[in-house]
Amino acid sequence: MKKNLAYQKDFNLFDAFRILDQEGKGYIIFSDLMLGLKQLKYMPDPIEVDLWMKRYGGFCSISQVKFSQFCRSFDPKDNYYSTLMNRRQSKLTGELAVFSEDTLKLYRSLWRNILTDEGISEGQRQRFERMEDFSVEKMFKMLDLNRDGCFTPGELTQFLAERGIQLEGDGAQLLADKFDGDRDGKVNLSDFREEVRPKSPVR
Ligand SMILES: [Ca+2]
Ligand SMILES: [Ca+2]
Repeated sequence: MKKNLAYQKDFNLFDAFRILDQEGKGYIIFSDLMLGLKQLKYMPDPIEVDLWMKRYGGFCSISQVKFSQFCRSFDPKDNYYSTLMNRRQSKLTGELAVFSEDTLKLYRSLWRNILTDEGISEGQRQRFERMEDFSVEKMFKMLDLNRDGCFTPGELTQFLAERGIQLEGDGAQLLADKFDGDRDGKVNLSDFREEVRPKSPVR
């Protein structure tokens, strides 16, 4: 999905952000995103929007998401595509018309995917929270197969494979990236704890 969008000749992250940041502040707040997505003809679940803000705004300062933080959510991991996407000329008008109908459709779908994923992750966190015998430390120890204090996509793959779950393509890498909150390439216990902790009130 991210790659499809990167292939759209008129797509670039500057304009994609500017559509949401109508005032050109350089960051977006919750209401900017709600309104921007509404303009894109997508009515998001406010809880999912809030989760996204928390993830990309940093779990400590939840009020705003800067352009660079927004890019982290949208940049395909693959360097070739991200260069492709960033190099293009941007118009920075904030109007939807900077993109073609097809591009807008893909942009809207990508937002839907991203926000739905946030909702699914939170559902899983809340399930863990409700499990009486769940322990973050114990779970982490199970994932850190070689006991070096962090787990890698390889360890994640092996852990899941032993339980009959096969991840396709770069699934293990994407999953590990999600846990790696401080983006140092390793998932340690504090990254893991932060990702597993519920981010909205437990339902
Ligand atoms: Ca390890
Ligand atoms: Ca880390």
